[in-house]
Amino acid sequence: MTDGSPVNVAVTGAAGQIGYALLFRVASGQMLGPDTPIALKLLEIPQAIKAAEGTTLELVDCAFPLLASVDIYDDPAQAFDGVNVALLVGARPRTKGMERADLLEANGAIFKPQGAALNANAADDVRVLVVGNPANTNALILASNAPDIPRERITAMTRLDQNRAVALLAQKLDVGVTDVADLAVWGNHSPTMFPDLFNAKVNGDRAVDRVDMDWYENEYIPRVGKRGAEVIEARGASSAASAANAAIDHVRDWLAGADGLLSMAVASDGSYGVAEGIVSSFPVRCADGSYEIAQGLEVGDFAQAKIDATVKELTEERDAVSRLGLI
Ligand code: NAX
Repeated sequence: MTDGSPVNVAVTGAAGQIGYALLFRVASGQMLGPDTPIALKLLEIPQAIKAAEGTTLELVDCAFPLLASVDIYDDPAQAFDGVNVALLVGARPRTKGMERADLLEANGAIFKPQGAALNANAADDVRVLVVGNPANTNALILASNAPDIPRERITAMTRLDQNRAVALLAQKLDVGVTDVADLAVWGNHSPTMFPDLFNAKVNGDRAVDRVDMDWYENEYIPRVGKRGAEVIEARGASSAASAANAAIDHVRDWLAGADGLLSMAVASDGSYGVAEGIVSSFPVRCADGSYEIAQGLEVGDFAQAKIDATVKELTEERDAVSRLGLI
């Protein structure tokens, strides 16, 4: 990706609120670094093309030196043609009265054809980040419909959960966020996720040794899990800038490498009893443009029970989309 020609970056849901917080940072070089020109390929539904055109006017008006081009599409095959990095943000939100199965089906109608379009059109080195919810299972649907894309290249976002967990722990202990290391979350991007303080460190100490277990289990874990709802309650809209920030972190660290444990939702290889094939968040290590699920971590009874609970939710989602013929 560094021969000087632009990297093709597709962003779906480009006219949405995360899109608005994301595109300018991608175009300014914060995701792929200061030496990588970018060709943006925006995908929207027809009704939102005009709004995407408006955002494009503003992108142009920033005169970003790295931004080689911006093109807007309502056809996934065109948007994903030659794409190297795909940020899949657009999804169908849950509306009033919608059952979980309806939500999965509605998103299957988006991620199944997008998987096929990526499979047929993306560049050989494509890397995919699914942000649109339910992100883990949308990534599973996408991967099942993109059989030629190596399975490890399709990931979903739990970095926002990690960043929330780091910030809330630092606040509690009155330390800086950079004093916290190796704090990863496991499982689903949902309130069942498990932020792991057993493997996390605060200035070199085990994080769990710095907190009270009652606070950990009954305040911290639920607060991290429901932070999105807390933001909606206060802001009247869901997390957008922090979600965009996490997407930048995820792709930047995946491609450039980073120290310590990080959270990425990836295809399970069966490690730690997580059902093989589901897309679950794990502590991973990133280096040289790839990642691996960290092995040999401490997982005691408390942690395993939390991991099992969030994984159960994911296997139920997998079974539901399987019944719907989406995978
Ligand atoms: P918005 O409703 O503001 O924007 C979504 C955009 O997607 C809209 O412009 C819509 O036209 C577009 N879209 C819908 N179907 C599409 C399709 N088939 N192809 C291309 N574009 C399509 O939502 P926003 O706040 O930007 O959130 C986007 C998604 O991120 C939601 O699913 C949301 O739940 C999810 N989130 C995921 C997070 C994570 O940590 N994984 C955190 C933040 C956020 O909640």
